Amino acid sequence: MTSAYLIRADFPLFAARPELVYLDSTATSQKPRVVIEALEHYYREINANVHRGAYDLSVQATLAYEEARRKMARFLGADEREIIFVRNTTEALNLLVYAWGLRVLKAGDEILLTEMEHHANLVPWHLVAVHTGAKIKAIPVRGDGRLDLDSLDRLLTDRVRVVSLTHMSNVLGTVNPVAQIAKAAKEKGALVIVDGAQSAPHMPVDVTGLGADFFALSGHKMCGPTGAGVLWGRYEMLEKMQPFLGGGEMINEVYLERSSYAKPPQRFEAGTPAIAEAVALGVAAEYLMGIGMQNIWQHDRSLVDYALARLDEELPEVKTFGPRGPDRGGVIAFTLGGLHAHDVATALDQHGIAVRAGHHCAQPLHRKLGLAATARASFYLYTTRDEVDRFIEALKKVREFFKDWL
Ligand code: 7TS
Repeated sequence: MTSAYLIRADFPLFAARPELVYLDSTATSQKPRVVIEALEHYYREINANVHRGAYDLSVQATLAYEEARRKMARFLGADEREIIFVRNTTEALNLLVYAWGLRVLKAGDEILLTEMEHHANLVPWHLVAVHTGAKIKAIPVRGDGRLDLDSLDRLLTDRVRVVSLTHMSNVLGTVNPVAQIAKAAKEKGALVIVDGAQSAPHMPVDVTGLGADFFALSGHKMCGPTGAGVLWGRYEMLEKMQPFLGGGEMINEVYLERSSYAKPPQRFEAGTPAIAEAVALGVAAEYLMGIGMQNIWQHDRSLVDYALARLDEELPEVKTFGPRGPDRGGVIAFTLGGLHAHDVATALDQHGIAVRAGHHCAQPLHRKLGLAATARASFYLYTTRDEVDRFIEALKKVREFFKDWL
């Protein structure tokens, strides 16, 4: 890959804050200049509403928006008719819950999740469970941070109608064997939904190869702006689904007391979309593809292996979580002795190191780990080895500062 030291030059925030070591890309990524400029260019030269204008400017806006859809299709190895623009992963998963789960599931049906899910892939299913009487089950997480696949035979009963799981954990960094789980789920006739919020930004994703029915991502975690994400769905599934939101843009014909709906993807894009953000997300996807998703994955992998080896060797008081091996992305949740994660993160911030602390919207997983909170460092294409070194040296200073409380 082009060196992370060179890639950093594409990101204006790093020039504005030369002292900052940003290790929270799992929460949101920084934005390259091309994305920032795409937003400005859109508003300066193209801005109009889409899909409705007879005039040239609106046609240009529509072309830019639909071009972004094609870019996202290329990014995911999908057909452009299968790309629905949403705000983020949370909205994508809620769309599925409202458009499919609440309508189709019944008492006695089962929803299979995992213990490592983000709240975005838990709470929407709780709504379904409360309203329909469907039951939620979860694939357990083993001590090494991987899913307990031995339990799959027992858990994947004929009653399981949907398996919804994260592709990569935002706490453990675990990359789940989605294709294998999807195959087993499909044999039972269950729908498969993949939360790709953490995988899509960091590794090559080919949605058709995954064998899933739906895949959700957030643009802001993959160098795009906030407010634009994607739900990919197999076309024959989308075609069968009722809309989530009703309104303009998603209809075929409207009478006073009834309406018929447009075909997907428009059926699921009611109202004026986040046009500039979608256009800029397309630019972000192109930027990442230009660097190469496999290169980004290898870069993350080498940093996480390096950081874990140094932590093991030099900071025995630091406990890390998640698997060791090729199925581990660039996320390190950790504790330092018995210190509270917020104290660790605040102390690291004094040294210019930005890490997140808390349950990272994965309370059930933290409960399983026996912790209320962890601190978390995460890496991306612009993270350098020097920054990992600075993180580790700062952690040593924090250890020294708190030595009487460890
Ligand atoms: N799923 C996973 C696996 C995530 O990591 C996140 C966000 C979401 C869903 C929700 O994404 P959103 O864009 O809809 O908010 N994860 C984090 C995080 O780890 N720290 O801040 C946000």
